[in-house]
Amino acid sequence: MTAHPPGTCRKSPFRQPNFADRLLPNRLQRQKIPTFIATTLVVGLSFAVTSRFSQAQEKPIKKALKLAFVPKNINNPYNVIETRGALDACKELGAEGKVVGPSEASASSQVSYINTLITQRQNAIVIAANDPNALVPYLKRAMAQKITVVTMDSDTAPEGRSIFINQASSEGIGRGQVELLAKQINAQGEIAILSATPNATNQNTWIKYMQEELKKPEYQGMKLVKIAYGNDEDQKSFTETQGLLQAYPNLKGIISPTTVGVAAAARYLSTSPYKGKVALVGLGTPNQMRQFVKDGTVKEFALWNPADVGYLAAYAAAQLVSGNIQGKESETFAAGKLGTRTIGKDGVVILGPPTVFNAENIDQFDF
Ligand code: RAM
Repeated sequence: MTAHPPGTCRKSPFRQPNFADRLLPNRLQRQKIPTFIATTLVVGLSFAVTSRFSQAQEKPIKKALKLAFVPKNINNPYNVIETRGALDACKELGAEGKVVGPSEASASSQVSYINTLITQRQNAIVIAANDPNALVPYLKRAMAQKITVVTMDSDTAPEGRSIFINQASSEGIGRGQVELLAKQINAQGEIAILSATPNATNQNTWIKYMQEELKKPEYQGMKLVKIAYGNDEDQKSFTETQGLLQAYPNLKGIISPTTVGVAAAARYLSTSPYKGKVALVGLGTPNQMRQFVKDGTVKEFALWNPADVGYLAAYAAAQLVSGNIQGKESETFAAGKLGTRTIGKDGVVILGPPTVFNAENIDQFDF
């Protein structure tokens, strides 16, 4: 995942060169610091970097850890890819990984899985939360029994977990969606959002930033008329799309920040008179969206690799259980093929900037 076209998630920290690359050479040139001072600085800096890195490597990952993954719901292709990445990491870690979860994306249906995993004495529960608050008491109960809790994809309130693996900067995702749509409709006309469930932490955070972005003067011609919820169910998302187009005949565009929603909306549009007339952007998997890009229903959409979200979450959980990190800001940990990662504010670890897919690049991706 390397293509990051302009306008998308420009603020992501992963696009900045690292501190040493960015500052040290220029400073040295400008101030003409004598070579020995420069050498001392460089040696000092690399020692600091090395010792930080080796700290992250200090204790080996504990063997035969029991790591359980609870996605929002199990029959969503996104969650299948995400948890496959998690299980791949478990293999590398020598851990016993398992995936359990409900068929509907609701917090109440995740509770019984959490309780069972506590009874089974799993070492860690890694969960994509269907609600920011409803699961917190159950997750706290797990943590009180020395079970590590990590959230991935969709967070709880910070007190419900040690670390949240966020797919990308939430602000970048939200604002980036408005930019994508504005480009296609010339920043004019009525628009709607087709979301997942009304309580989903991730979608609601992104929508908040979309609404912020829409306040900018350059978007004053765009009017958000409705936020609809397809509950991450294919058929409901399809019907909600139909409902939006009937209720708002002047609709110019839809943002669907859910892989289930955007695929269902594209399917509806593709055989309707609105194809090519109502723009659709969102967060989709390339494999689900390919045919709608090829048939001209969709021009551009975005996503990260869901497998990497699960993979990173598994490593974070194993490193927490092994005592190499506590979940505190600026701690670093080794995450296999994803390299060394740093914990940010409130225990959030960001995977990296999303990719924007379109007719030119979509065939380079297979997930
Ligand atoms: C859906 C889920 C998931 C979200 C993606 C973009 O599959 O709601 O939580 O991250 O869309």
